[in-house]
Amino acid sequence: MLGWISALKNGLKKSSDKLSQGVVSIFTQKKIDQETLDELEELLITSDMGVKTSAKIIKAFGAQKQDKEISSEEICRKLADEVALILEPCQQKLEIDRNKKPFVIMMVGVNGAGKTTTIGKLAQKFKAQGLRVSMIAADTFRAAAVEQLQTWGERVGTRVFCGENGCDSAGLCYDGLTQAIKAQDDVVFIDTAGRLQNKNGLMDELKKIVKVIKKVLPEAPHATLLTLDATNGQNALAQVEVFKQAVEVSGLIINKLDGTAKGGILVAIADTCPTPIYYVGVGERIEDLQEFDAQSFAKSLCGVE
Ligand SMILES: Nc1nc2c(ncn2[C@@H]2O[C@H](COP(=O)(O)OP(=O)(O)OP(=O)(O)O)[C@@H](O)[C@H]2O)c(=O)[nH]1
Ligand SMILES: [Mg+2]
Repeated sequence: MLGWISALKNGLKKSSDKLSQGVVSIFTQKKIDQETLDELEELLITSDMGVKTSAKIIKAFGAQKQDKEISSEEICRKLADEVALILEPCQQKLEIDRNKKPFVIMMVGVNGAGKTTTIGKLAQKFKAQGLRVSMIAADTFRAAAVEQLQTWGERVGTRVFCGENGCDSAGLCYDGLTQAIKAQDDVVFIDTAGRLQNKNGLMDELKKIVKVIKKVLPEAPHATLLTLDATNGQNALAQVEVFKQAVEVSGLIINKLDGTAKGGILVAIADTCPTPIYYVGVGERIEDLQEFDAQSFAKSLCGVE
């Protein structure tokens, strides 16, 4: 099996065990009838696919109601097909436009969602493609946050622009971008501080950062990536909605899928709040940040080959 597929399968094991073992226990009669459909719907809801999306999937299943016996593996396969259909429109690539120099990527998300780690992982990938990469440590609240980004910078071999502890983050972005232009960087990552979506002051600060960035480069940020922690389950949906109101979210990165059985949240997001999903994080290693592939994800989530 290809390395990344097995990493994806391992990463989604908690979610797929919950789903496939649930299916085995529901389909003891091995028939799709109303009772089994109701139980399956409940399983999907508890797998964080959301009430509305689960109902939609069950409706598609119900249309195929039949009396002949069916294996639980076949049920999982059908489930994976339905899930893939919902996920497919969100499968999009994060393209770096080489004509935009530097291509500015702003990373946003709640505390601990994996912004800084993801910047490190992506920087490594882009460096390997021969791009000149730098980072701006715009999380000026915490000294540890700057150090964390610097550690990644050293590991990957990229310049990290940082200021005094507690300095104005928008002003820091202005200076950092000016320097990146001079240095002719291809890609600049802006690591913002984690903020809860219900803290209006912090959300306003994000808007201010964008406004100031535009003074240096009117088209920037060229990509705004919202990082989500899959263990947040349904709350991640609310985060997508609120961050979209504050900034122009271009796409999502959904991390920590390895630490939760709530992998179904991607299905809920794709169905109710369609947004490109660029990468999924299934562990802490660099190779655990994978480009999102709807088919492989759906199969891994439902535990089928
Ligand atoms: N298991 C696992 N851990 C992850 C993944 N992505 C990130 N992490 C871990 O999650 C923790 C938080 O990641 P950070 O990158 O510091 O998160 P952040 O969004 O920058 O956090 P703040 O700056 O505090 O807002 C770190 O210990 C990461 O190693 C993942 O896909 N799987
Ligand atoms: Mg951080």
